[in-house]
Amino acid sequence: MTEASTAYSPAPEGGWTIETVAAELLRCEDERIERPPFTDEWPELDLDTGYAIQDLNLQRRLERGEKLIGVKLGLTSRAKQQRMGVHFPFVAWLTDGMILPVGDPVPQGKLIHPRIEPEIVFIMGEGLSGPGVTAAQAMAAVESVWGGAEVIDSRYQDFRFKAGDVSADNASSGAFVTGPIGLPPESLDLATEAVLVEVNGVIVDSATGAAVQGHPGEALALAANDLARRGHAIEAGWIVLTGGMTDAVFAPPGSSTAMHFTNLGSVFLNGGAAPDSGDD
Ligand code: 0L1
Ligand code: MG
Repeated sequence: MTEASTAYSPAPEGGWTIETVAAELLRCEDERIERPPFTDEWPELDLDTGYAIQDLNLQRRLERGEKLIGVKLGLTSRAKQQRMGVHFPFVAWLTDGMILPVGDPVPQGKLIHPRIEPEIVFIMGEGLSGPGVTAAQAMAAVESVWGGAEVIDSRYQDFRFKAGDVSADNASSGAFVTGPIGLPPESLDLATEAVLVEVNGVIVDSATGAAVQGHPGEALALAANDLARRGHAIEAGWIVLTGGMTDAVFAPPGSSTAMHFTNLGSVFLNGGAAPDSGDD
């Protein structure tokens, strides 16, 4: 397998800025380069500075032809917060370039060190503008609920980062796939909707929707309110990934992962082939 490159850029003379971090992160993503977190050299890189970098790179993604299709939440569950050492949730962008068609393998040739996590996914029937959005208001704006899997990929070596690094890196965005069943939100109890995480035929983890901020509707409200602070609103038709319900599992070439939801069906992900094998 071709290892991801470590040919990362050193800090520019005068130190990192919003613009230079943004450019370096997109280059690392495009060229499969992993690097140390910027906070090693720029400790003042905080969540809001990370958001400014994230927004700049959203503009660059749109300029190169990607379409904004929604948002994803990061670190909404205790399992994720404990693993990553960042103890609050945050929001990042989804573009159509991140959609993984159902049945496609993990795109190893585009990713550095993919991991997979189960998610409750919303498709919005109406827009949502914060501040002050409650979970009940948020759920009333949802058209349908889906099970899903996010293939996360950090541009940082060993997924080592602080809040500013990971918000700048669009919350480790990589790809995502949704399951086979979309249900109206009123038809199921999302707090008790369970998922079993299966890797190579073995169940390795499980959770219910309550793992996500007590209820995924709370995560959706949090997204609307956090985006309002940044001058944005959730739009009708958007997809919202509410955050990993469990810790993410490794997704090496040749692996086989499935997320089995109680009512939302199963999502299967084939780990695909190594980038240099010619049949990726
Ligand atoms: O790399 C990470 O785990 C940060 C992104 C978190 C994504 C999530 O919690 O769904
Ligand atoms: Mg996620």
